[in-house]
Amino acid sequence: MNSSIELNTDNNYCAIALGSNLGDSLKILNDTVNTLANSEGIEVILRSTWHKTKPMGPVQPDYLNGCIVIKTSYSPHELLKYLGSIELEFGRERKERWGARTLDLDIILYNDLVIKTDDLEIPHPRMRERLFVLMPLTEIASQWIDPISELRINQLLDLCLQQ
Ligand code: A4P
Ligand code: MG
Repeated sequence: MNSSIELNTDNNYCAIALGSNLGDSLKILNDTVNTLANSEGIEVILRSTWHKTKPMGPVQPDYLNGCIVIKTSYSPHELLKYLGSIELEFGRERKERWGARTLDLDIILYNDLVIKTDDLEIPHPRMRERLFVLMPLTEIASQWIDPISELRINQLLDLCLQQ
């Protein structure tokens, strides 16, 4: 996709994964979706149910995970910055990688873009091995094609379930 098109249209579709395992996770996640829905330049068009999941990484409480699809006029980097500010608003502290957190917002897919920079990689590099992303994402975007593997999200879920 041409990057000038990407920056000049309101019709960019982006899948975002949400996760929380500290504090009142249900309230944090619902409030986050409302905050995004009320943000200029963002329209929340689909949301999954919340899934209780076992932590991957260090020993820590169970997570609540889910996904949304938004339509946005933000570029990928603008969106990353904005999502970071929302994480901070909800009390996110970065201590250890993969550690417990009040809120984690990851960009999973953005149109059919492939981006690899120091601070942003899209599609999210670990999405294909993560049931806590693929299960909720399949509820709302099962036919979205991962531009790296060229498989649909529901096919990635089937593969992940076979592991
Ligand atoms: N970054 C690069 N690409 C992206 C992207 N597509 N979306 C950079 C968002 N951020 C991206 O992330 C570190 C840096 O990744 C950011 O500064 C951004 O520039 P972070 O949120 O600060 O740290 P992190 O989340 O601890 O690291 P990381 O590697 O993103 O971890 P993951 O992969 O997000 O895993 N278990 C369950 N059950 N559920 C979970 O949600 N989450 C994690 C975190 C571990 N275990 C989990 C869960
Ligand atoms: Mg993250």
